[in-house]
Amino acid sequence: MLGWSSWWLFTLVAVIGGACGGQVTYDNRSLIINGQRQILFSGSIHYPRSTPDNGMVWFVLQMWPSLISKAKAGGLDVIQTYVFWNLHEPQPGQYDFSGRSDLVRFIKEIQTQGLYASLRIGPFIESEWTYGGLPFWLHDIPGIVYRSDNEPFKFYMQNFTTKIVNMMKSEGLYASQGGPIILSQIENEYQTIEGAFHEKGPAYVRWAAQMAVGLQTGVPWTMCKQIDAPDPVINTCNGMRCGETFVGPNSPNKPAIWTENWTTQFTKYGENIKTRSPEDIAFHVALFIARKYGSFVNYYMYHGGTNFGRTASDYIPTSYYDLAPLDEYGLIRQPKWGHLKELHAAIKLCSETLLTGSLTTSSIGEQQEAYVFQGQPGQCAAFLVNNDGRDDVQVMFQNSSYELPRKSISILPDCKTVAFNTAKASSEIVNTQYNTRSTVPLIKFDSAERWETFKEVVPKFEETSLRSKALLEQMNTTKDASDYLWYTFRFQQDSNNDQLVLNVTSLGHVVRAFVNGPLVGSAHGTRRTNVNLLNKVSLNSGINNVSLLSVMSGLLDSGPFLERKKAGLSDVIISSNQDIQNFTNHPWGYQVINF
Ligand SMILES: *[C@@H]1O[C@H](CO)[C@@H](O)[C@H](O)[C@H]1NC(C)=O
Ligand SMILES: *[C@@H]1O[C@H](CO)[C@@H](O)[C@H](O)[C@H]1NC(C)=O
Ligand SMILES: *[C@@H]1O[C@H](CO)[C@@H](O)[C@H](O)[C@H]1NC(C)=O
Ligand SMILES: *[C@@H]1O[C@H](CO)[C@@H](O)[C@H](O)[C@H]1NC(C)=O
Ligand SMILES: *[C@@H]1O[C@H](CO)[C@@H](O)[C@H](O)[C@H]1NC(C)=O
Ligand SMILES: *[C@@H]1O[C@H](CO)[C@@H](O)[C@H](O)[C@H]1NC(C)=O
Ligand SMILES: *[C@@H]1O[C@H](CO)[C@@H](O)[C@H](O)[C@H]1NC(C)=O
Ligand SMILES: CC(=O)N[C@H]1CO[C@H](CO)[C@@H](O)[C@@H]1O
Repeated sequence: MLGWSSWWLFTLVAVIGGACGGQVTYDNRSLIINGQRQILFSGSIHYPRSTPDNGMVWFVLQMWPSLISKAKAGGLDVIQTYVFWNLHEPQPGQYDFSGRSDLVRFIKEIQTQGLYASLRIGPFIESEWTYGGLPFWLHDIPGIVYRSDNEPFKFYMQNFTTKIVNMMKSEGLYASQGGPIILSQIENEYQTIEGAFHEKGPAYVRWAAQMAVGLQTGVPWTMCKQIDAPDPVINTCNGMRCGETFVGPNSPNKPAIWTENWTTQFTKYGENIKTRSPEDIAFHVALFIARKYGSFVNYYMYHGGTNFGRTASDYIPTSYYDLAPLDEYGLIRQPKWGHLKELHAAIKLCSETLLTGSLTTSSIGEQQEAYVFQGQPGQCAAFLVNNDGRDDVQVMFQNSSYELPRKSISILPDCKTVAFNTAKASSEIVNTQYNTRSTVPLIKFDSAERWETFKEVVPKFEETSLRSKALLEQMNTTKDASDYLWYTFRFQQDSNNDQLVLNVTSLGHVVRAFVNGPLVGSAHGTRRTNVNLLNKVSLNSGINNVSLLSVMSGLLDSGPFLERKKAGLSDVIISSNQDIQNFTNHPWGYQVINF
C-alpha cells in the first residue's frame, strides 16, 4: 500500500508521463504514431470483468489502476478491450456507463499511466460474454438477422458504434486528438460464419468497413480473422500460432498485427482446465515478429477477471482466464508474467532494427533457421529458431556457436549476444514461487444477523398464468430477465405405477425434475451436448403434477443466426414397458423466476 504522499507523487508523475497520441497511420512494417514506426505489445483487460472501486476499501478493490500498472511493468505498451453493448444499452436508447461500465474512466486510466488503448467496438464481440455482447432486445426487432446485410441489424449496429465513437471523440480520447486510442476494431472473427450468409456476408463486411471508416476517428480500424477486410481496414490474425498460420496482410501497405493470442484456454463447465506454457507463448510471439514482420502482439487475456452476475455465456464459469499473466484477482502469475516481460525487453532492445532493417533468412541446421534483420551500418538483430521439438542442438551462426534448446528461439539484439531464449526462464523467475495465492480475511460473515434463508416454492400447473399447448422456447419466454424458467404440466393416471421413466430432452442447460412435490432428478449438458434427463418415477392414481425447472447458464455467444437459436425443453416423455405418453404437445404452464 502506498502512503498518501507517495500516492500523490505517483499520480503526478503518471500524468506527466501520460501517452500523448498523435496521427496514427501505418505501412507494411508497423503502425506509425507521430511519424514513428513502433513494435507494440498489448494485453486484453476487459473493464467490466474487474472493479474500478467500491468506494469503501479503495486500496484493495480499486482494481483498474493496479491492473494497468502491472501490465505496464510487464512491458506492455497497449491495453486492449472490447466494448460490451448489452451492458451499455440494456434497453433501446437507455444507456449505462456507470461503475464497472465506465468505459471513459477506464480509457482515461490507461492514458494516465502512459499507455495506449486499442478499442474493439464489435459491437458483436463473442468473448464468452452472454449473447456475444448483443442486447437481447434485438431478438424482438421485426425482420432482424444479426451480422448480415440486414437493414434492422445495420441500423442498430451503426447506432451503437456511432454512440461509442462520438463518446470517445467528445472526451478527446483518440490519438488523433491527443488521447490514447491508437486502434479500433469493427466486427469480430466474422469470416468464421460469413459463408452461412451467402452473398449477404461479403456485402455486410463491405458495409461494416465503410460505416466504421466513415466515422472518422483518425486512427486505423482492424477486422480480426477477416482475410477480405476492405482497404483501409487492416486484416489481423487471431490464434495461438500466428507466426505459422497468418497468411499475412491482404494488401502490400498493411502491417502484420496479432489481435488475439491466447495466454491460456478459457475454462468451460465440465471440461478440464487447460493452460499454455509461457515458453510456448514466447516462442510463437518471437516467430511472428521474425517470420511475419509482426509488429503488434496482443495477449488474450492478459487479465481475464470475473464474469459478474449473468454476464458469462453458456457453460462459462465466473472465473475468466485465471491462468493469464495476471490472475482472476489481478495478482501477478509467475512464471508467465515475468517470462513475457523478459521477452518484451529483449525485443525492445532491437526494435529499431526490426522496424527498418532488411530481413534475410538462412538455414543453420536441418530444423533450424536464422532470421537476420540488417539496419543502418552496425545495426543487426537475429532470431535463431530451433523447430525441433525433441532435441537441443548446437548451431553455428556468424562463426560463433550457440546452444538452442528444443523448440525455442534465441533473440540476439546485436547478432552476437543472446538476450533471451524463449524456453529459458531467468533464475529470478525460477526462484519465485509458482501458483500460490495467499489471502487475508477482511470481512467475516459469521454473525447470524447477516444471514437469511429463503425457501423456494415449486409451482404447480394451477399456479401458473402463462399457458401454452406446446413447449415454448426458453429465451423468448424469459426475455433474458432470468436464467430460470418453470415448465409445469398435470395429467390423469388411472392406477398407481412405479415402473415409469421420465425422459426430458432440453437444449439448455440444466433440468431439475419435481414430481408431485419432491425432486426426482437433475441433469446438465455441456457446450457440445444437449441435456438428457432419464429418471425412474412413480405416479399416483389421480392427478399428477410435474414441474421441470429449466436453467440456463448464460446465453450463447457465437455462431450464425444467433437470433434463431433455441434453448429450453424440447421433448418430454413418460414411458413404461408397454407404452409411451408424449407430453411435448400438451397443455403447459410457465413461470419465469425473477430474483
Ligand atoms: C513494404 O513496402 C515496400 C515498398 O513501399 C517494399 O519495398 C517492401 O518489400 C515491402 N515489405 C514487405 C515486408 O512487404
Ligand atoms: C440512435 O437511435 C436513437 C433512437 O433509437 C436516436 O435517438 C439516436 O439519435 C440514434 N443515434 C445515432 C448516433 O444514430
Ligand atoms: C567468419 O569467418 C570467415 C572466415 O574466417 C570470415 O571470412 C567471415 O568474415 C566471418 N564472418 C563473420 C560474420 O564474422
Ligand atoms: C416469441 O414469443 C412470441 C409470443 O410472446 C411469439 O409470437 C413468437 O412467435 C415467438 N418467437 C419465437 C422465435 O419463438
Ligand atoms: C428420450 O427421448 C428422446 C427424445 O424423444 C429420445 O431420442 C430417446 O431415445 C429417449 N430415451 C429413452 C431411453 O427412451
Ligand atoms: C396435483 O395438484 C392438484 C392441485 O393442486 C392436487 O389436487 C393433487 O392432489 C396433486 N396431485 C398429487 C399426486 O400430489
Ligand atoms: C413426441 O411428440 C413430438 C411432437 O409431436 C414429436 O416431435 C416427437 O417425435 C414425439 N416423441 C416420441 C418419442 O414419439
Ligand atoms: C482464432 C482463435 O482461436 N480465436 C479465439 C481467440 O480467443 C477468443 C476468446 O477466448 C475466442 O472466442 C476465439 O475463438
